[in-house]
Amino acid sequence: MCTVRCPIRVETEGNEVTWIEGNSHLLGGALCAKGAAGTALLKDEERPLRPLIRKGGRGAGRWEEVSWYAALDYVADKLKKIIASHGPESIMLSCRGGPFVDLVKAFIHGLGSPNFTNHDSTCGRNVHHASLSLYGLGRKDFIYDIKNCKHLVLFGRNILASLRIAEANQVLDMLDAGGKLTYVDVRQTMTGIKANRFFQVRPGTDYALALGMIHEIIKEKGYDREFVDRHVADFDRLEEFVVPYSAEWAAKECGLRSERIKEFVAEVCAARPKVVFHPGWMLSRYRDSFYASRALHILNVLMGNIEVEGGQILPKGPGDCGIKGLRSFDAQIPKPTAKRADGVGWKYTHFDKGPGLFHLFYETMVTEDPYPVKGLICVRHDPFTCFPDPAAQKEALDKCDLLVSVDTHYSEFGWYADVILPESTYLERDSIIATQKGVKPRFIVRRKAVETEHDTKGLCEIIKQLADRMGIGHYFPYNTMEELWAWQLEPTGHRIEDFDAKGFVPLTDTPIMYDRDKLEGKFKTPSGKIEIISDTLSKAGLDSLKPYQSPEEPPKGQFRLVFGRSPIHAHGHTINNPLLHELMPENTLWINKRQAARLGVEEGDWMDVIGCGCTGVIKAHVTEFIHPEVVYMVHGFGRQVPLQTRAYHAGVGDQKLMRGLLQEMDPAGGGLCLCECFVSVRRSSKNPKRRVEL
Ligand SMILES: Nc1nc2c(c(=O)[nH]1)N[C@H]1C(S)=C(S)[C@@H](COP(=O)(O)OP(=O)(O)OC[C@H]3O[C@@H](n4cnc5c(=O)[nH]c(N)nc54)[C@H](O)[C@@H]3O)O[C@H]1N2
Ligand SMILES: Nc1nc2c(c(=O)[nH]1)N[C@H]1C(S)=C(S)[C@@H](COP(=O)(O)OP(=O)(O)OC[C@H]3O[C@@H](n4cnc5c(=O)[nH]c(N)nc54)[C@H](O)[C@@H]3O)O[C@H]1N2
Ligand code: SF4
Ligand SMILES: [Mo]
Repeated sequence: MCTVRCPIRVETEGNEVTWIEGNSHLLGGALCAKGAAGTALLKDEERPLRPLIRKGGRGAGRWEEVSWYAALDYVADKLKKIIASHGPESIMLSCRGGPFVDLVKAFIHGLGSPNFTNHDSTCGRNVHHASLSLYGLGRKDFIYDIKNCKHLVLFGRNILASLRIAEANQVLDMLDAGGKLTYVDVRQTMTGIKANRFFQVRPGTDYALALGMIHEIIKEKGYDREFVDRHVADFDRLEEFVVPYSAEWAAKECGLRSERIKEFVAEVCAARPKVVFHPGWMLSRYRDSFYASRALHILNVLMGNIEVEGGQILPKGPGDCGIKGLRSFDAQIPKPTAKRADGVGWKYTHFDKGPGLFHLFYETMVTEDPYPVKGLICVRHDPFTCFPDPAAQKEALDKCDLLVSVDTHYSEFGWYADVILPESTYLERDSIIATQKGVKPRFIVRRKAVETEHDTKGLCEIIKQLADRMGIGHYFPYNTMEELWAWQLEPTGHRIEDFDAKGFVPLTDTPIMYDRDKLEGKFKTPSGKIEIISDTLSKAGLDSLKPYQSPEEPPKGQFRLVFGRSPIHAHGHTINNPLLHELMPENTLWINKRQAARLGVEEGDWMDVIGCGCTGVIKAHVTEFIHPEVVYMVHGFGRQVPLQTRAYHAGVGDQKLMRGLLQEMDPAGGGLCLCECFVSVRRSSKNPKRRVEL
């Protein structure tokens, strides 16, 4: 039910799903509320159940139900026209990512366009680029061995609410085994209440706290000297840089007590190397989050925690197990030669080309520089929920001749698109096989539990049929899923039947660890070392060690708007799920008790939130456990698709209040600064008059 894709086991009776649980071999049966609500997804008919072509104006909601032939012909015709006028590079495709993207990448590259992209400038890009700049390895090139660590440190990583089942269970196991948890946030959370230590910081000051910690660790000589001497380049530059950033300084900046920072530092230094500083999944999206994340990576380096139990471990793949990897669809396709439309790789040389940066395509749509972008296909991606300021996005998209949504639901973007190609849900479709790297790597696949009862299709079939129409069917040499799997598995020596026993194919029985004394060559930086000073950043005119700048205080009478997740929903796409809607029908606005009193607001009162001319009406949640400079809401609500009757206008969408933030990018990390948003709030006139008891 979300992009974590926890492995599941499904029971059926006839063509009905009767039970869903976590795969017992990997999760011991555990699932979250959303995972269990998969049964309601199947029954939910407020989804697109057959292909739709837009009839009225974009977003007007007038659709014609058509056959798959008609829908795919329509898309292929439009694509051909765009390619004939502007070249294949004027088509872009965005897909939410994850292990199963090989096929969609192959489709866009097969057309001859380099413009594959995804959501990540709102999620992990800062963390990823920070990691690359230090180690030459990306965000996904490390696994955190949380279960075995002695001290886990989380900055705004609300690990027990923003869930991945396996990871959350590891945290609980670690706590049971006596491990410690330190949590940093601007408000109290489900993770914070389980923590041994909670630092409530002033919003946007994580970088200051991390610098204070680095200063203190170096001053007290608490770091792993041997590891640093052997693997780190330019450590002296770091030593010099952190001199002004004492624990006392950091405490003042963050609103903490310096003794508590010092106690913390002594504890982690005693527990190293079994200490993990989670570099943030998305971290918080502030203007300096790239540098905050870099500082957290540096703290890991000081702990010397690489390739040790209870630390950060390099994931292993099929090669480490002595077998060949899966055959890839994308790898057989010649690399498109055109430069990327988002400028990544030529205008922005310090960013990883991989998926580039979606939001930069909007600028290109408007300027047509370096060339026009005229077609957008979104697979499992909803830009109007994902990116700020949907109104600004629509202006750019109106320059496009074709907008396609391949989705299981009506996304907000899909509702605005020209064509909706409804994908069968994960319970009704087969997926391609993927590799899951780790200490115990495996091949994974997802197989259908039931047949769809609607006119929807699995992605493999959609892509194949579109590819045939576009004359690139030869890149997809299959007609059935069995043929597809056999083609992928051919070099590996495995067969699809090998997945039957456990639902996956383990590539090793025992965990694989590299020899920690032979890490040379593992860091993919130019020097082969962990680089405090990155040449790539310097060449782009950016600092590697950036002097700290204090975040802006909210203008008088305003609050900084921050956001996060609830364990009950996944972004915007579960809000209309009948079961999950019942558990959490709307979001609320968290506001500090003193501020609420000042505004005459009590728990449950309606409030107006006003951001850049956009007003939302939302119920107040009044609490002491949030910093007075911020208000907070769960992301994903305030949906505007009328056919989703449960979710329609329930709660408020934070992204809609973020006017003007669509191009507000961290220049070093590429992440959008979603937390640099200020809103006004007031008691709403929607409130019934309060009765005064005499
Ligand atoms: N303001 C604000 N913006 C944010 C965030 C925030 O907290 N606040 N969070 C950010 C983060 S961390 C992320 S990762 C992004 C996520 O943004 P997206 O990547 O857009 O989000 P998702 O909700 O995961 O999925 C998008 C679409 O996938 C569809 N979908 C679900 N399952 C399937 C499937 O099996 N097949 C197909 N084809 N489609 C499917 C859903 O219906 C939904 O329309 O948003 C980011 N944007
Ligand atoms: N149930 C559920 N689980 C999910 C998802 C989901 O939609 N639902 N989405 C998945 C995805 S795509 C992602 S990226 C992850 C995200 O998982 P996390 O990285 O844990 O992110 P959020 O839940 O968005 O929580 C962000 C936290 O940052 C805090 N915060 C705001 N400002 C600051 C600050 O200045 N400093 C600090 N230290 N904290 C601050 C907020 O109060 C909030 O608690 O969750 C994943 N797991
Ligand atoms: S975190 Fe929950 S919803 Fe997401 S895949 Fe795992 S069980 Fe499913
Ligand atoms: Mo994310």
